Amino acid sequence: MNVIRFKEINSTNTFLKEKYKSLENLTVVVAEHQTMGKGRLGRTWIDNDDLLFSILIKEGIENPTDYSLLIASVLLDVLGNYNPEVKWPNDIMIDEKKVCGILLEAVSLEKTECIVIGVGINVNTTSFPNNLLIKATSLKQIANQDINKDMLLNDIIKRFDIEYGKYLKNESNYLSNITKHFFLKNKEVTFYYQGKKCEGKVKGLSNSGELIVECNGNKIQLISGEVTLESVYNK
Ligand code: BT5
Repeated sequence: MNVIRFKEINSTNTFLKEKYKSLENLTVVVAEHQTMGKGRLGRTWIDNDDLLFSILIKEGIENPTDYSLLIASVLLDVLGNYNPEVKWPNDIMIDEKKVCGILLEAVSLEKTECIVIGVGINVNTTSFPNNLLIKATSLKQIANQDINKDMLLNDIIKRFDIEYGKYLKNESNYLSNITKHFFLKNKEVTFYYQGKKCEGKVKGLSNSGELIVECNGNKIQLISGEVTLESVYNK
């Protein structure tokens, strides 16, 4: 996979969305710092001494939302020693705190032109702003030692390359991998669905990666792009 490196950039996702036409499938952009790091829904991604990268996908883009789960499965494998869990659809948690966020974006004209998978992993950061103190952690905070970011990126993109190849052939087992490390399983959640606030208990993942939630005795399946989780708690 071709890797483009920046010391500083506005956002690795934005770069790929602007330049995708001239870049090949599976181009990776990595930056040491982002001046406008993005989360979902206009939110901000804060970085310090972290791994920030995006992967361009131009082939196999019929089901864009698959990619947030495919990359999450790759991250589960690569970060396996830290006991990570996936908080569907786009966070990786360790010890109940967010260590990584995934931002999936698509460029669509008449049809989908490309998908950009953005990943921010808190690697060597040891202090977070007050609003993140209780909800964020870093690999260094868990391991008590500095982590080599280049080696980590290498491991992730090698693994992604393999899993992407399997995904294109319908041979990837990313959903069962996520099911085994599923942060939301049996948790009570409140969420917005079709403009309404709802509550329910998470039962698991469907065969196509939708979240199965039991609400008032009925099981409903939630598609990641159509639902916002508001709160998650154990009961
Ligand atoms: C995400 O959004 O978690 C997706 C983050 C994706 C960041 C990568 S970095 C490379 C690529 N280029 C970009 O511009 N973005 C991608 P969301 O689920 O909306 O979560 C955002 C929320 O997480 C914020 O509102 C904060 O509450 C929290 N947050 C911000 N920075 C954080 C951090 N470093 N660690 C943990 N939580 C953070």
